[in-house]
Amino acid sequence: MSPKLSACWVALGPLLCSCALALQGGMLFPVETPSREVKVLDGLWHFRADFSENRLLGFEQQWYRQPLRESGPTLDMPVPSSFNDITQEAQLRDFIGWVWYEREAVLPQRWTQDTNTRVVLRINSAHYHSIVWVNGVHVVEHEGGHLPFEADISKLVQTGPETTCRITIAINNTLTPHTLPPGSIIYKTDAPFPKNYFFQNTSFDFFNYAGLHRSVVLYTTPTTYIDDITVTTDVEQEVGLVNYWISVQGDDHFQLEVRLLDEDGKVVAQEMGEQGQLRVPSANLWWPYLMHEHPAYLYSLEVRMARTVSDSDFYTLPVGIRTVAVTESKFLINGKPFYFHGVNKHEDSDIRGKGFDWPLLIKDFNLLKWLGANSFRTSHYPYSEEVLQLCDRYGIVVIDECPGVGIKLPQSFGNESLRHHLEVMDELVRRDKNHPAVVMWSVANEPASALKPAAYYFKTLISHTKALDPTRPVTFVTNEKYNADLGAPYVDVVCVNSYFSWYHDSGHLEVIQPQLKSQFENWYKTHKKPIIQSEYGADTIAGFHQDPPVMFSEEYQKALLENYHLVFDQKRKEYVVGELIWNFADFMTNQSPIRVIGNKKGIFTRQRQPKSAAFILRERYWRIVSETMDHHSMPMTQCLGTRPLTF
Ligand code: BDP
Repeated sequence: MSPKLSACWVALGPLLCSCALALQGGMLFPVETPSREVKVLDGLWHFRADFSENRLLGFEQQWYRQPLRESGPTLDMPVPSSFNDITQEAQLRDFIGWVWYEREAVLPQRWTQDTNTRVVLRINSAHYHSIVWVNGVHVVEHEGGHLPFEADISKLVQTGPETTCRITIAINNTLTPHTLPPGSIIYKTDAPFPKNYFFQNTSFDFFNYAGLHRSVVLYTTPTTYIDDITVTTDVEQEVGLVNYWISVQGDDHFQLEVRLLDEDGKVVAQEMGEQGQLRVPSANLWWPYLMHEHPAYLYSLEVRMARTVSDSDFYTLPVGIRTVAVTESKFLINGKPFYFHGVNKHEDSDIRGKGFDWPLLIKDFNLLKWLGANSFRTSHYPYSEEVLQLCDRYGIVVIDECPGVGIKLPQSFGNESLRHHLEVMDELVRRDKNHPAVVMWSVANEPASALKPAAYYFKTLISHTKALDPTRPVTFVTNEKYNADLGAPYVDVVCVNSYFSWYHDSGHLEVIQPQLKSQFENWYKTHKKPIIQSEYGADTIAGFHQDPPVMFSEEYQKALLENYHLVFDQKRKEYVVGELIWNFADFMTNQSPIRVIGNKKGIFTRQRQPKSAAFILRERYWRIVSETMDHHSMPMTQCLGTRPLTF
């Protein structure tokens, strides 16, 4: 690592050690209940990027000690949003180093005066490395974007008559060979470059947007509180089994009451105690969208922790009863073969970058519904919790991927990287374990899994993930050769990406069928596991037309897809269990001679308008639904005519 950058990280050494990065307790999504309040701090924050040469001026001058505007000029920065595309400054768009966010929050008097109230600050996603102060006091630090972290700030806000608090968050988007995703800083010292010139080198294909990407939230619980709930489900004949484990923090003396309610609010099972099993006779199972006339059935698990009548905590968790299993050639949900016909996505849009946005989210779900897609992969990092909540409600099946993308360098397979990767899986599983929509974990995308250390790395990573969650299969997505991939022996499902006639044999559509056939046959022969085509696609500039097709035209994207589909149709009768197009929508990348204002492999534009290929895919997905429905429990007409079309 270059001395300049290492100085930046070394300067943080003492801070890094002073707070726990490891897992402590649960990470339940903040919800309002009779015992909990939530205050979402969306809106304008004060912002400053530290353009000083070593990027450490903010620490040297301790910007967190007083209001940010007192240490220099600030910008208005919307939260949630990436900061990169908000201004007209290329320098800020491409900024590398520390940026500072700050805002004051007014707290209800009860929060600051009732010492039986616990006040928690939660940052849902800050990319990449964050340090947080409240009223100038360091409260938490976190490495990694996309996953939430919290600090109990009760003591800090319950000190006097003050009912406001000042939250300062410093965020650094610098990536190293040991971060997830990895990256490195390249310093250009030879003469023709500007003074102190450096840039960030990455091996992943999306823009490294940064900032407060999701909401910052303040919420309360009682001081003795429900800290975590873990639910797993099973089915025995017609009986749904809901196993639960609850952890309570704050005191050892309490009673726990657990009730399971159906969608009509009727109690169908109840239990007492921190762990147990709820049995639901004639259970309504959670089925994927388009697989059942009533998909995505959700029960509500109501948990009540009581110390005394007036000192209770309540939390309600949606629960879908379903099973997931993998055989040598099938992916089973509730014992029935499930075929993934879906997409890969990105959290990405104009102006807000990776910032959470409800209109965009609902538009995307409406497009998935329109397409007849039943699944997606969270390529290449965990998406917001709201996304997963909607997937639970709509029946969209998710392959939940961690930010292990671009792991290419040998040093990214060492112990330091592995330790961090294991922690990220801890955090991901802890956050997403209760979502019925999540049916498989993906620990990486296209790592250099033919390198020697990859065998130990993936063996450890996958067995760790299985130990965290024995109920779901684990995979990683590969683009290595079937006979060279050292991680493949450890996955439950082979997920393979290929770009025939695009990156290889460019322009030669006629190679697709033979090459894809042999890809599937080789992988299956070698590993005897179900296979998902986890990426395929072609860059296409909406409105470019050429017939006979040439690369980048809408006709080429259509033809490429159709050639792939012919082979999928043969092989899905055997062991191919899914196809996920790359990509749902165009998205921003680093600038490069092979990117025309970003990656254009979307079947929708970045503004979510369909290219011709979207219609091809739509026709196909609905056809697959009509074929497979016949094998399931309900007639297709019923499915199309009722709930699925309206969610
Ligand atoms: C695959 C990567 C994906 C890229 C895609 C592409 O997994 O992140 O965006 O290629 O090049 O290899 O379009």
